[in-house]
Amino acid sequence: MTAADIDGLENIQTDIVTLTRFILTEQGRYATQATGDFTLLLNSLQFAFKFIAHNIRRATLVNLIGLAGASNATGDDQKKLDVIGDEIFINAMKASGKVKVLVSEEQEEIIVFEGDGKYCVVCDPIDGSSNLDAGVSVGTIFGVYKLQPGSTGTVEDVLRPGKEMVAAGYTMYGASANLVLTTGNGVNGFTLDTALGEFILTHPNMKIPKSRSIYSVNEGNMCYWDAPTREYFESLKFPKEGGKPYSARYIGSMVADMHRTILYGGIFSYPADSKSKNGKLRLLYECFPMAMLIEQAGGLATTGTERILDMVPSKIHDRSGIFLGSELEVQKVLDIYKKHEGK
Ligand code: AHM
Ligand code: MG
Repeated sequence: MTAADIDGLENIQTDIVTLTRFILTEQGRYATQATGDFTLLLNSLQFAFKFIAHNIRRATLVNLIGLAGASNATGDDQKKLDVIGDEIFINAMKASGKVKVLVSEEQEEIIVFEGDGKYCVVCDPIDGSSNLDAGVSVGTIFGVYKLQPGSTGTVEDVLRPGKEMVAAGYTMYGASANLVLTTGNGVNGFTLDTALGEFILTHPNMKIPKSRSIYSVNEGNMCYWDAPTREYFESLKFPKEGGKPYSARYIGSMVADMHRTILYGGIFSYPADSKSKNGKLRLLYECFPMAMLIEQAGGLATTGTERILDMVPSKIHDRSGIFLGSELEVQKVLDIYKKHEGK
């Protein structure tokens, strides 16, 4: 007899796929290269996510909400949770013994750990933290490179094109914690079961819909946009005869906007400033991981003229403009940029 045969127990799952089980199975597929190092790294990553999720859940109770009284490496005001999230992340990566180089949005320089770690991790420990006081979902964004052969851990190990990342993902801290992960073989979503303390595979093989009439952008910045960007967003609001305008959805927390985009489809953008050519979002630890996920889910990510994953950062905190989302929506952006070329 099994649980399924017992009245009232039919819906109890007894064979669930945890993140660790999932990674072990994945690793089995590449048995010849597998050393177990990546599984251990992922274990440390998920510990950091659980710890950060725990702190966010109890934030209001223990006075963690509010400003810490300092600015971070990129000049933003730091929240207390930014500081805690950063420390949790650094300590977890150090303790894993598998990481040689760490880049955090909150740290001006790279951190090089002792030991013979073979991975480089780039991260924004708590993205969207300006939303924290309002109880809006925030998240951790991360990307993983392999250390270059023979390297002792330098900045060159992370100043590489996004397409060389071996894994990327984010964890969104909201009603529950949702981890969305790619190791270059599709995208899978896991939900933290707080009672079990495990991330459970709840969204296997995520695919972004090919198109959807939703756009997500801070339109308050329109005066800074270039002509193709303005033309594109205008075209969504003023459709041709017989067409329907798009819906606007903007949370202002990249992880949450990305999560909706991957699930429902549509386009998310933080366009570049037409004068400086810089965006707000950081190339290495915000744009690259999201671009890798979106491509692995069947979508596109571009600046309008260049594939995000082909770009090479010249400094660890470089910023870029970005459009990402459903293939057919992002294609419209590419077409408009093409049309403007040489004008
Ligand atoms: P942060 O890393 O300082 O939190 O800033 C990044 C956030 C993203 O989550 C979000 O997409 C964007 O900033 C929102 O910016 P804005 O308030 O200018 O619309
Ligand atoms: Mg950020």
